[in-house]
Amino acid sequence: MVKSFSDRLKCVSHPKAQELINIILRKKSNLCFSADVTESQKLLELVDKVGPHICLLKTHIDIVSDFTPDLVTELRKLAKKYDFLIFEDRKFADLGNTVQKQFSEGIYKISSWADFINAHVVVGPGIITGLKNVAHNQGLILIAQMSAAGNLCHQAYIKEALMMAEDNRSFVCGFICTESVTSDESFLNFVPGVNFSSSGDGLGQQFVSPSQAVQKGADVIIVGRGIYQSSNPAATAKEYKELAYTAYLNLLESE
Ligand code: 5BU
Repeated sequence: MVKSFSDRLKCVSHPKAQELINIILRKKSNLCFSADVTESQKLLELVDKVGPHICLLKTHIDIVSDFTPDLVTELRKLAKKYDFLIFEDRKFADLGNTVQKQFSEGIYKISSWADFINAHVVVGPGIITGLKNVAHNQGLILIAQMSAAGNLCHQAYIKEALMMAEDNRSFVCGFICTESVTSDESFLNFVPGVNFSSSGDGLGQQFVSPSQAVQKGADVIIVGRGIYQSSNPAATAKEYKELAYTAYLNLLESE
């Protein structure tokens, strides 16, 4: 049985996940915008347009060619102005000792500005402990499945990801997945590979529509090119937002 976001608030314990659900309810948006552009100015302009329609902004901060710390200061200002959180899609995948440096040091200092981060589970639970040691209230999203064709996230792998999440509930708040991977509603499902006008990109990405993603269990849909390659990103983001939220409301009604 699908629980409403309001009901989910009662079982979701991670403060960042609760904050995200409150934003989803306030803005009637479960849309995450993946702003995969490589210039700071372009990134800020896009986020300024799309901001009113999203609950979450996903960044790949290491693809920005002209990165300076001012960029994250400006992104945080936009997050406050438009009421969204920020998820740095760094996909940590190394030893605990290494990822804690990648998370808090280097030029990006991700732990000082991101609300959510994610990690591959191939390393085993040490990666979670390492990240947790240097976290500043971030929520960790574990990559249980990927949207790419031919990925190696088989059933046994997904099961291990679930167990690691269950063992680390104070830090892990959900999964990157392509469908619901658990009936435990205290975890949020973040689903990438969503696009209503394309089925793939010739490089492995496999797209589903916003309503398909929600029907398969997405709490939050992640959309990149569908929005930033459109001729009117604000209008297109609004469309994705409405399609995904309507699909969520329909799902509740059909219960
Ligand atoms: P797209 O332009 O909508 O394909 O962008 C999808 C984004 O989500 C992009 O930043 C990917 O790196 C990210 N992603 C994904 O597409 N599939 C996955 O399994 C994971 C991340 Br994990």
